[in-house]
Amino acid sequence: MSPSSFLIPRPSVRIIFLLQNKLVRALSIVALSSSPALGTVVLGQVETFNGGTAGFGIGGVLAANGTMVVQGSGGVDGAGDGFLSITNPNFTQFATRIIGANTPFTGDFTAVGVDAVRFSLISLNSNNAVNLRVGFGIQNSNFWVSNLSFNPIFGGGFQEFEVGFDDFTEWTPVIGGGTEAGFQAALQNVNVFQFRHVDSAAPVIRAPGAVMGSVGIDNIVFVGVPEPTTSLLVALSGLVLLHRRRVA
Ligand SMILES: [Ca+2]
Repeated sequence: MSPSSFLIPRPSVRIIFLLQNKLVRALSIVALSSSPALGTVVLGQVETFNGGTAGFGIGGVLAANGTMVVQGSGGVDGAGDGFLSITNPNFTQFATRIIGANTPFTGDFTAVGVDAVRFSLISLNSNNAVNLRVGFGIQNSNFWVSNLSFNPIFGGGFQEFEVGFDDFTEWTPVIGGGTEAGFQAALQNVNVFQFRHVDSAAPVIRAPGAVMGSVGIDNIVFVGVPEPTTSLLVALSGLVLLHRRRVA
């Protein structure tokens, strides 16, 4: 592998960034590729919950009242495939946190090229459906919650959902100032990643009301922007070659 190709590990991903007028962000990927990331988020690495509970923790209220357990079977791939179950037997807050610099869900999302997070949810209790949102950011100082919410239908098995990080207006700041610059800073310094419940018909707030229910989570994966089509690759190959020469 030549030095120049090492500096540009994923040219197809970088092309999409350029197409979206995110030149600064694309260049920052190149600049950071030779230094360690803040955390260990890995693009495309699927959390299957077949390897224990490393990195997971639960919010204080749930810790006192609910349970979060890695089940050994019944995940997306069926018998023998694990998943994470979260259960609130009483009306309390509902959130699972993933905190720390060495978890697979934290770190510098921008440097890694994270564009979205994909996950599968299952409703485990017909009487108490739980509607979830995703939260991420810097603990207690710069935290964002998705405007999108995800409500797995009971009896429908695992259902796959996805939320993107490319448009800050689709996220609500519940801790911190809430500017676009703040959103970008949060993406670059994620030390909390969270699934949290939603108040019905309520705005996105820091501490939604109590809820009762049980859900399963499986196959959490952070993904980059979609691969470009072949025609786009051909059309833009000259641009990549030009940039390679400049780097070299
Ligand atoms: Ca699984």
